[in-house]
Amino acid sequence: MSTSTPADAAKPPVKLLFEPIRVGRYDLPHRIVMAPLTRSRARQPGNVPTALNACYYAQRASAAFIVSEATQVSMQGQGYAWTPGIHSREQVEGWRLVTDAVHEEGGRIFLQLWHVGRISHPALQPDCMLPVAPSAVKPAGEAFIENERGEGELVPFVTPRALQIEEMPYLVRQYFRGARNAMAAGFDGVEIHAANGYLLEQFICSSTNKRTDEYGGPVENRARLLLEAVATVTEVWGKDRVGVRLSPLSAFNDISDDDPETTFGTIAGMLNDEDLAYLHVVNPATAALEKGEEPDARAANMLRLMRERYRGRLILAGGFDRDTAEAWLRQGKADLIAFGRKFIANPDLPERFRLGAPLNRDDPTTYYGGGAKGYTDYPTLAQERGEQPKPCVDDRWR
Ligand code: 8OZ
Repeated sequence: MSTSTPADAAKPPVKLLFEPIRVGRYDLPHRIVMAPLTRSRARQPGNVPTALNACYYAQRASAAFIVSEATQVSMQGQGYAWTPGIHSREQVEGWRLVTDAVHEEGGRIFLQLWHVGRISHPALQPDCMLPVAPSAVKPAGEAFIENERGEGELVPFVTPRALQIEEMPYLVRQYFRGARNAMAAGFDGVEIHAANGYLLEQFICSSTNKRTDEYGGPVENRARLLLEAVATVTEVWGKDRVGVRLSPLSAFNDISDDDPETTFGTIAGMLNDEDLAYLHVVNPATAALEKGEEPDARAANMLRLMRERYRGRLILAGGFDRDTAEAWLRQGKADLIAFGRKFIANPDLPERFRLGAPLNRDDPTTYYGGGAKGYTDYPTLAQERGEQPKPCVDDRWR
């Protein structure tokens, strides 16, 4: 097989991206992680993963490891039409197709455990109930639901119901059940989604947490649910197969914190003491990187703070290309880099990076919902050279 392409001349080889690294209990061959990506293609009814989903993930098995799309731990935890769950027997069986397919290709996959809190709508909730949240604070914006004609539709968010303190142990139980189901489904580990304005971040941030009990007020209280989730999930998985995702300074899903340096600095330190497999941070300088600019002072400071307070494996995600990823690893800003949209369009992304080969461009109109188009039909380099793709919906994966 040829290992040189015309692009080699233009692009210097990258080195650090391809340095092996140990993360928790796994020895990984390189540092290119597939980021969690909502694709909204679970089978209905029941939000069940399918053979098509298995094919999509298996195509991307050359990632150092894959973090699955965000996956609701309960019916209450769902916030978008057609996202998969990990709370029913059928879903566990569906995910088993995915993990078997990834393992058959030599890959590793963690499940991302998700509860959306207020980023939902009665149309997505069991018995048309209100979504739950730390406090009854309505998010600005719209929820993505399925309408009566079976199509996706945006509808305004509602004011959520504030959780009663008596309910908190049962919320933790949802994470426990999700973690146990993920193990039954054959995953290699789990990531707790505490980012992007969903339930755990709603507890963490001051704009969404107005509580006066032991889950509100000082950061130690606002981080309580996250730490309880970590405790229950590590009971199932041990510490060395569990990661956490945070998104300091992100306003996604209408969230903010009065003092993010104290809040996220403290939480990074608390997670450091948990001795987990990794911390996964959504890059606060994503927009700057995408524009080819340097991070602003606040983002740069937050990145420094995360690195300083969290001494274990740090993954950064957002806005990277091959060369900025290599540069940030060289500067010691992270240990691994996660890629999202580039992995959507390039199932063989690590190989393309290794060769300095051109990348396919992703098509945003096929991100959410639909079938194989824009999902399992992006070509590998081998296919571009004329090789036949592997049959995608294989009988073994049905
Ligand atoms: C985009 C669309 C729907 C969900 C996240 C799970 O932001 C998501 C998500 C992203 O973490």
